[in-house]
Amino acid sequence: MQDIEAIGALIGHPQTVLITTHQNPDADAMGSSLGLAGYLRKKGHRVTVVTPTDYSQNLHWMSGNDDVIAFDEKVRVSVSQLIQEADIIFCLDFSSLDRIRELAPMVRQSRAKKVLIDHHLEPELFADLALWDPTAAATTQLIFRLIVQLGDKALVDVPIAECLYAGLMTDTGSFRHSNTTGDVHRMAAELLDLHIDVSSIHRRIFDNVTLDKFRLLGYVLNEKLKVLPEYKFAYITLTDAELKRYRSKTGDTEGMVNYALAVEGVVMAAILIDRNEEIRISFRSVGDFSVRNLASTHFDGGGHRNAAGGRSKLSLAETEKKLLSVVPLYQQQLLETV
Ligand SMILES: [Mn+2]
Repeated sequence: MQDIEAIGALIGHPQTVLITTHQNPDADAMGSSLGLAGYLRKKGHRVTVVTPTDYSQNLHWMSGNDDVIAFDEKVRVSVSQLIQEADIIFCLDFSSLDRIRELAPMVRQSRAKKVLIDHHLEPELFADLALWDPTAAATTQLIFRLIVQLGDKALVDVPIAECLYAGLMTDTGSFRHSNTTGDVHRMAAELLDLHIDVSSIHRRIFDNVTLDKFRLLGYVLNEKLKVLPEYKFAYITLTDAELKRYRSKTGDTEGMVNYALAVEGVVMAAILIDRNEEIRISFRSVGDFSVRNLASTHFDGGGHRNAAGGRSKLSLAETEKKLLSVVPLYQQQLLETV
């Protein structure tokens, strides 16, 4: 689905636009939201970015961040009004409405034209128009494609380019995951030609870690990381009490699963986190082993082949037990993965 021309027609004259993205937004979610917002503002639109939850401090440097509204109960009335008044709602970096939590019913009921821009598999068909491409490495890649194909590349300035680069850099694992294509590097090159400071962007995102987050990571690596060599599998569980003990904030557990995957010989990793109303699970894998398949079959989830998410209404201990009963079903595949 690449409704670029129709999206171009829709934004052909100034409108009231609302942009939203998934809960606990990451750098691609915020980079695509604020990059698109910057572009649309230059085109004369009235733009508001609303996130379903707050997000990590290391993303607050992005241009336009100060005007972002992070949903909580205190702003329910004003957010609901903004959604009702919008002519267009852009839904970025997610493809099923349950990922925007409390915003979902409001967006569903809104009279606005809904435009989905995303690279996750299996989109829910709630939008009127879509720029959906699961082969894209990042949603910011699709935002850049949209802007370029609409002939507006000249509107991409340094603040917009920084937002787009941030999403591209993080969703490719700093240009090392298997989604790093020639197109990804060509886009990075075009952004670099605008004289963005890539070293500074990298530092702002990755070398900006709170001491609490590092202490939590130290505890997890010491006490919570379990490795099952017979399945080439490693995993971490985190209780609510542990998160509180380390004053964990939104985004503090982001990327933690990658440490489990980095253990010698491991080809699949998971982190199970008690988020009160449910257990959220992040899966990572290497090579041909599909964690998306495992997550969608057993944990009501989805995502990409090598990065997927799932959930469970069981307790943390019961979820762990279930996972440990599921993993052996994949033993042969896991052992064949290198
Ligand atoms: Mn993304």
